[in-house]
Amino acid sequence: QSVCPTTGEVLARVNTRAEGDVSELVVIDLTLDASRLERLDVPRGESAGSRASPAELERALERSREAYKVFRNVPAPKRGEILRQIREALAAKREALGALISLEMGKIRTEGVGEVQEFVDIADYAVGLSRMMNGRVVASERPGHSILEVPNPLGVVAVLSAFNFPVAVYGWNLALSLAAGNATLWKPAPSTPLCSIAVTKIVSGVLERNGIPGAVAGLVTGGKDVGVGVVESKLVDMVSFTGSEAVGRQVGEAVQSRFGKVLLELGGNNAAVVMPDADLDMAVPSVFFGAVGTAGQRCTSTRRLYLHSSIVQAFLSRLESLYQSVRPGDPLDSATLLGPLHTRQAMDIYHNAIERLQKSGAEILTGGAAYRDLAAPLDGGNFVMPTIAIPQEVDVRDPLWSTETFAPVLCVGVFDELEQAIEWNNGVPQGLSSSLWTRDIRNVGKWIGPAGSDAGIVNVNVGTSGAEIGAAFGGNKSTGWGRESGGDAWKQYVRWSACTLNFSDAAPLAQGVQFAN
Ligand code: UN1
Repeated sequence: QSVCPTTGEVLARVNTRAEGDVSELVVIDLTLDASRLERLDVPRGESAGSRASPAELERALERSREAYKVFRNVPAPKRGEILRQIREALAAKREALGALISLEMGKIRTEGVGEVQEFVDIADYAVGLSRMMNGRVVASERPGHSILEVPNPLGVVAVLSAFNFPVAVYGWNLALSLAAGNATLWKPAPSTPLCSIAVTKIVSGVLERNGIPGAVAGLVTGGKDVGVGVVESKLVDMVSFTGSEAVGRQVGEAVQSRFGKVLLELGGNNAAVVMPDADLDMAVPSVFFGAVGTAGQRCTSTRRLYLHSSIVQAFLSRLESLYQSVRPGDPLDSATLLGPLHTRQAMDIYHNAIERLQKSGAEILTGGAAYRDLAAPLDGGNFVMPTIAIPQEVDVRDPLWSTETFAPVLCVGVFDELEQAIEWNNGVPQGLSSSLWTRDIRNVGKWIGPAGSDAGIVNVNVGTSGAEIGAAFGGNKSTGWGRESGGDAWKQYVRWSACTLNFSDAAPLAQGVQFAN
């Protein structure tokens, strides 16, 4: 079911808050009856947000497979044209869908709308890509021979997405996967069914208008059992999973044990490093956004802040006043910067982290508790104070530093040499995003070079979160090594065929091997 993180009310049963277009979108989706869903080719349970039964899941998987067999024969530029229409259909609903994300996930409206924009951007990218997914012609050592490397459609790609980006991360996968000629089956987070139904409805409308089976972009909602069913199914060629390291490990092992392909986008424990020459007018607000934006619930959120000893006081006093200016509010209200955490469980994670910090003797500079006595209807929401903590020492093997807390808790450490900060940056299991603040080109060289940050995202004078779609997105080490979105990420969504063609009248063996008397 879908619970509003801002008020605690159940959205899937009653929705008394949403207005205008949002309400229309929600109500339309909530009243979808079985026959309409049948037409949309969206297999699912009895009501919005209910889980798929094993039989429904099996049917959905079979339909995805059948849809793939149709779609793989559609020429790539034609698939691009369908993506262009999906892009247009999404853009037409940008505000409404953005508000729905805000309502159901809890992120502020501008970030909800930004998520739809991210989907639009990757769809644009994939339209171009559909004419550029080129293979290669490789020189053969044999006369009259030629070697082609051909990217063919892969099959069925299952997308298991997380609650924190209930739309954009699916968008990255859908766009590349459709351009590549695959069918996708989406298993969204159990707590954001409305977002996934709304998106699937928009996409399926386009598919229907183009005579393409809806199961090219199928949807199954549900919890762990549905996820396990998808992950273990031999009908799924690749599983693209976004979520925690613990679950990602299970997904990775399950998919590998049946020799499927897996793309993991797991935890981040991202550091910002601030040098003495940094421009604090830029660095302070950027760290503030990185740590407090989305209430600390991005995998790219800034969780560790390493400050050069010479700027600690100046930096922290400015950062602290930004933290103290923040007020919790309705994420749909455009003045709000801080929305709720997505679930009650997330509040427990926050409280546990604070308790651990306090026990270890860390100084809590600001925050450290849930908001109490908020006026109705926010009193039912999951609002916590963004927190800055200064642990007694930096020991990156200590869970204080080495675990990802999916909440707005920022730990601060002080260094004297950049090399020390890089060691701390790299010393944790995760390797998603990192950010250096400096105006000295020599620091930049160290940071982005072989002895620099070992994360997948290595920024300079740009915060850890808020990546554009153009570069490949993903992380190293326990973040899982997967790459999504731009760059060469599309190459994971195809099966590569190495084709040696013989145009000659002889059949010589490679390496000069003779096999005849
Ligand atoms: C995520 O948190 O899972 O770079 C994705 C960013 C966004 C995507 C985050 N473009 O912060």
